Amino acid sequence: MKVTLNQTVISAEQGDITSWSGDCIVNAANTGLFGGGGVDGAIHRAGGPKIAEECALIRSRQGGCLPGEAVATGAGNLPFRAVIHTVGPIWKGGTAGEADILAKCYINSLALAAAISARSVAFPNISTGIYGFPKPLACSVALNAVAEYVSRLEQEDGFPERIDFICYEDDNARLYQEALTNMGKSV
Ligand code: AR6
Repeated sequence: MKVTLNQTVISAEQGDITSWSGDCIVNAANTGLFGGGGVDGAIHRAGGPKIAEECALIRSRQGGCLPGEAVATGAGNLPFRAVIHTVGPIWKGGTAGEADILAKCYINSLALAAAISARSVAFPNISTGIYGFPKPLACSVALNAVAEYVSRLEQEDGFPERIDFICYEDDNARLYQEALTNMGKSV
């Protein structure tokens, strides 16, 4: 399912983000940039030790990455120009600003991708695994944040041509397909 907003094609598909083709992928990291399980583990395993070495440099320079913020490293053995590491919120019931922090993850990752002139970006479903964010709410926060970011871009900002949501789990893939179908009807 694809929707074109402004000049960017937004799509969702099921898959493993390490097998995606494009300029840069986003990782759902932790504040220490230590690697871990889930998509973070998959990216570090596939990318090799170079990514962890670059994360250690960022850690020594700025102590890591706060929730909602994003930092970039190279992609090690993976065929991408960069990996953007963002830290999603840990779900605490919804009253701790989790939705705003999650929206910032998407916006700051896109801003960083634009800063390195990436034409295509792939996102996993940040915070919906180990961090426990409810999937339907995470889907609407993610799509609204991305749609708002893209629709505010001016020609001279340069456009990401393609933003792909790579959903590892069936239920997330279904949520995104449905939400993009509805978004397509309203543009
Ligand atoms: N490709 C795409 N998505 C994936 C992949 C993959 N290869 N593997 C898992 N997912 P999670 P979080 C999905 O737990 O909730 C780590 O330990 C997964 O199904 O990876 O933000 C970090 O170091 C889910 O939908 O990230 C942090 O400590 C989504 O990716 C913590 O987990 C996010 O799940 C971050 O937790």
